[in-house]
Amino acid sequence: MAYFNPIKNQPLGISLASLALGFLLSGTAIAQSNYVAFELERENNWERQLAFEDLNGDELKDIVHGNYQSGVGRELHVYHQLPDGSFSTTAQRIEIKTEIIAVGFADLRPDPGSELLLISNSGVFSLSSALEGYSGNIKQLFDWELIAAVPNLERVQFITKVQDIDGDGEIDLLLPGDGVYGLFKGRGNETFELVSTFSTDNETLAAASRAGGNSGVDARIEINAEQGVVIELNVESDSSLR
Ligand SMILES: [Ca+2]
Ligand SMILES: [Ca+2]
Ligand SMILES: [Ca+2]
Repeated sequence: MAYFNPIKNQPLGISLASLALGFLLSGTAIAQSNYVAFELERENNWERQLAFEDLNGDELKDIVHGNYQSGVGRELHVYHQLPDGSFSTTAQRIEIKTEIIAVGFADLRPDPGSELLLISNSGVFSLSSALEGYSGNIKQLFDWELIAAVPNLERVQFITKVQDIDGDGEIDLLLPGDGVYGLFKGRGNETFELVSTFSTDNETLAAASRAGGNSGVDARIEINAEQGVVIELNVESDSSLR
């Protein structure tokens, strides 16, 4: 089964069934429509481990999915989008080391495209997909004792809502820790500053969640086996977080 992309260069076409990987890209489709169909088939269901990010900086979103193979471990497989709206037939493979609990995407380095945001139980790291391997590539951004200590060794958990909370052009991170949430404000050049913490007890969280309240922050965070680290944030425009 293929899904057709009505807007060229905006990837939507994925389906799954076998190990075969191929295109459903016909000259007829190109001549008559402005969409391109791309079919990526896998033996197992995709579950939710799928993301669309521009990792090579050509402003075309690429397909990223988590993969597990016995003896190899967890990897990200990246299919780069091509100028005609189709995707590379061979995946770029990026190892996800066992310490990593969750993976996000953010434009952290001046190199083109988004970098990987790797979250372990003790810190947050950046990694460029343009460089091979971790050596000379991975950079620790800051220490943080994450509430989730045991990564799922067969699944890559994606963080899908990495946001620039205060709109200053730098992404910010709200992470659950041991008894608190930490709000890290992006300062540029891969630097982050812990600007506030929120207690995870119900009383304080309720106060932090009041729209228009003192904090101006409405936060929902959870980590579970199904969705990984889930962070939803809304900040009032006049928030003191600016
Ligand atoms: Ca791209
Ligand atoms: Ca970048
Ligand atoms: Ca920001």
